[in-house]
Formats: sequence, C-alpha cells, structure tokens
Amino acid sequence: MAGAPQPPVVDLSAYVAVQWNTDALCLAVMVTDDVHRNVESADSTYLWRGDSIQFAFDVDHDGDDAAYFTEDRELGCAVLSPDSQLRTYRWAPTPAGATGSGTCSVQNADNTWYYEVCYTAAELGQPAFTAGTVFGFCAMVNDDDGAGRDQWLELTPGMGTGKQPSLFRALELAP
Ligand SMILES: [Ca+2]
Ligand SMILES: [Ca+2]
Ligand SMILES: [Ca+2]
Repeated sequence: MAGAPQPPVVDLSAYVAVQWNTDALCLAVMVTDDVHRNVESADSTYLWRGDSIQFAFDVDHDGDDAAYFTEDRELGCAVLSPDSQLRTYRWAPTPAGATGSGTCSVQNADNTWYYEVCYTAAELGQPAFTAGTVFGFCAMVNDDDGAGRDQWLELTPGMGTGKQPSLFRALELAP
C-alpha cells in the first residue's frame, strides 16, 4: 500500500543455538544484517574486520583472566563478498591458521544469514564429547556495512576488546 510504513531494516541481530554428539559440536547462528560485506580475502587473520561469526572456547574452563592458553580455542567463519567464498579460521591457539577450524555452511535469504558450524572433538582438544563437560564459551558476530567493522554483538564481554575467558558463560554438554 502506497505510503504504508515499512518495518525498519535491522542493522544487526543474532541468535545462537548449540547441539552436540560424541563426535561433533555444532552451532547454528542466525544473523540479521542490513548490508553484507567482508572483503578480507587477502588474509584470513582479518576476517573479523568484516561480517563474520566467531566462537571462543575456554576448553578447560579454568577462567584464564587475560589471555587464551594452548588449550583454548578461538574459531570463526565468514562469507566473503562479493563472490560468497566461505572461509573458516582458527585464531587460537597459535600459530593460527585454517587447520582445525571446523566446517561451515551458510545460507541466506534477503538480510538473514544462517550459519552452521561444526567442530570435531579433536578440534576442541577432546578425545570425544561427553555429557557433563563444561566449556567456557563466548560467541561474537561482527558487522561491516561498508567501511570496515563498525560494531559487534557478544554473548559476553571478554572477546571483542581483549581476551578474558573468565568473563565467558559456562556451556555444559547436557545429556
Ligand atoms: Ca549491519
Ligand atoms: Ca583455559
Ligand atoms: Ca554487515
């Protein structure tokens, strides 16, 4: 109808869900974002500067206060623009790289992006995933709408501005 008010275009919102079995821990992230952009094709270290998702696991749940240690993981996934190439990356532990950065698939419809990311037990330093295991956990969604990252969403503080696993939430693998 001419002149009818249009719903506002959402700048950034996100939902995260987790599922697991013995072999894999999978995360589904639904992101609503008005402009998709990630131009960091040259160096995956900088995928976080563009639209992307990242997860942190304080694997031994010791709440390190100022850094990741060798058992901890920071991992992520992005869809590059304009060619829709998928990238996964592991920022921690160092040396960083694509190795051990899981698998990612992404679909989108209009401004909504559906990421599905899976990590093997080995990629999170486990012989197998078992009920009752507790990780420190944070999830983050980065937003570039045309001029580099201008905002992000975090499940908790402790990831976007310095690494502080003590601030993460507990993620328990429920039976
Ligand atoms: Ca946005
Ligand atoms: Ca730790
Ligand atoms: Ca964006």
